Order: sequence, then structure tokens, then C-alpha cells
Amino acid sequence: MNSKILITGFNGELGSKTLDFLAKKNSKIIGIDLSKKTILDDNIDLIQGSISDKELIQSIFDNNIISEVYHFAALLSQTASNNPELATQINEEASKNLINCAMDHGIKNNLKVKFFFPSSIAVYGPRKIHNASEVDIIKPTTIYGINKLAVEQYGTKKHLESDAKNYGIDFRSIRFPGVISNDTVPNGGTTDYAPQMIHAAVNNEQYVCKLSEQTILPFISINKTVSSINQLMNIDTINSALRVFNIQEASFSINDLYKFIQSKFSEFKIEYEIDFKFQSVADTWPSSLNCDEAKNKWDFSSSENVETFILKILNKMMDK
Ligand code: AKB
Repeated sequence: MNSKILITGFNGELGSKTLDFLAKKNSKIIGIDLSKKTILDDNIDLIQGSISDKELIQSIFDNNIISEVYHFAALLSQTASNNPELATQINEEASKNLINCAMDHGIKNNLKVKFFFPSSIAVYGPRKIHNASEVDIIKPTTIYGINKLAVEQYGTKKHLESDAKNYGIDFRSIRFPGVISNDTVPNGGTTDYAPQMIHAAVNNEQYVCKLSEQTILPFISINKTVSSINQLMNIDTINSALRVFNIQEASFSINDLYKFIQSKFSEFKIEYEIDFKFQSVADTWPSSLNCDEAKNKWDFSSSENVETFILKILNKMMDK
């Protein structure tokens, strides 16, 4: 039987781009998401279903040889805070179940299933720190951050157990900052203001921002996100007990972002209506990330400043 790649959350921002990327490499893919999508490609089998459906997940592993898992299905931070029980069910319990299924599958088939988990800067807190390294103060204040941290730790533990058994899972994870895409506008997250602002400017719309202009957070473009995931997953072995890595391209305040956008779109206007639900979360997330571990262990590279970073995204949006 040919081995396949399992992608959860194939309709989401990261899931859909990763699916496109892996499909171009002619990988055999099984995708699962709540809503349907049809792709006419013999290599791709998309299933409509929930990742909390344990029987469905088990049947995918029982009926296929799965060599890699990309687990994107999740609720973002603000949606999670509004639905804490559902967040724990999807973001933590279903993730742990998926890790267990992948681990058992690896042991049964004498392989190590590569497992990618997208973590988040939400694992940090309670205070805002600068240049956060992987081991800096980690006491998340949100349910989203708590669930992400629990899965990071669970996956790392199962990775160590797999090492001892020689089979099981090879757990790899990235703590993502805000992701900015040139063609989708996210919703439900705390970092959404940056892509929303850029898209509003391009579409000649005014923007109402829920965070203060001094708020500083780190960001990465969707292209760098997908290439970094691929880079991390393509390495045969990562010789490191650390399984979760920080990456970013640029970090900037909302005012910096506004000023830069305005230099290109002079009509663009922003209004501030601070929402405590957003501000109180952003104030616990790091203003920037230290990426040395990713650079040393798997050659992550980034040399952007704020201007070149945003300009590249704007140019892509306007198809220059
Ligand atoms: C969110 O804001 O919820 C996400 C994240 C940083 O995890 N974009």
C-alpha cells in the first residue's frame, strides 16, 4: 500500500495552502474538515467530518498507511475564548487523540509517523516579553494558549516514548506568530488585525482596530509559513530534544503598520475602538520571537525588516 499524508483542517488558511503545496509534489493525501471541498485529483481524498469523531479518525488510520500528519484543525484564540469547552474538545482532546492514533499506527506498522502541530505564541504569558525564546516564561492566560501548550507537551512526551521504542511518532511543531496571507482574511484570532488592515487598505475601506496603536506583535507571511513547515518536515531527523520552534519574519506596532500602509495608500484611515477581550490577550503575547533554535537546528532563515516584509505582501496582493 502506498503511504499517504493526512491533513486535518484542509479548508483553513494553513491547511489549504499546505494541501496545495503537497498536492503539487504529487503526494497521496487524505484530508478531513467540517465542510466539503471537491478536488479532482486521484491522489487526493477529502473527507467531510470532525476531528473529534474518534471512530472516523481511527478508520482513516486502519484503512491506510499514514506516514505524515499535518494537524491544522483548530479554533483560533478569540473563538476559543468565546467557546472554552469546545476549544478544549477540539484544540486539546482531539489533538491528543490524533497523536495517540498516529503513535499506535507507527508502532503497528514499524514506522515513525511524522506529525506536524502548529502551535502559537499564545503559549506565552502572563507578561509581554521581547525576543522570547522557546524556554522563556510560559504561563498562558487563555484557554487557547493552555490547550496549545498541553498538546506541545503531550506530543513531545510521545516523541520521546517513540524514540525509546524506535517506532511511533516523530513530533515537530512551530509556535506561529500572526500569519498574513495575500489572499485570505482570517477571523477569530487576536492577530487578525494585521491582515485585515492590509486587505482593507487595498480594498479602499476604512479599518476599525480593536487593539491600541502601541500594541507590538510578531508576524510571518503565509508563503514563509508554508515553506517553513515543509522545511521542518522534510529533514530526516532533527537532532534535538526540543520539538517546538519559534519563527517570525518581522515584529512591529500597529502604528508602524498603519504608517507604512498609509505611505502606499494615502487615503487609508484607521479608527481605534479598543476591545478588552483582544487587548488583554495581545498584552500577554511576546512582542518578538527569538528564532535561533530554528536557525541552528533546521536552517530557518529570515532577513526581513518591517517595510520589506509588508511590501512583499502588498505586491503579491496586487499581483505585481
Ligand atoms: C490567533 O491570533 O489566534 C492566531 C495565533 C497567533 O495563534 N493567529
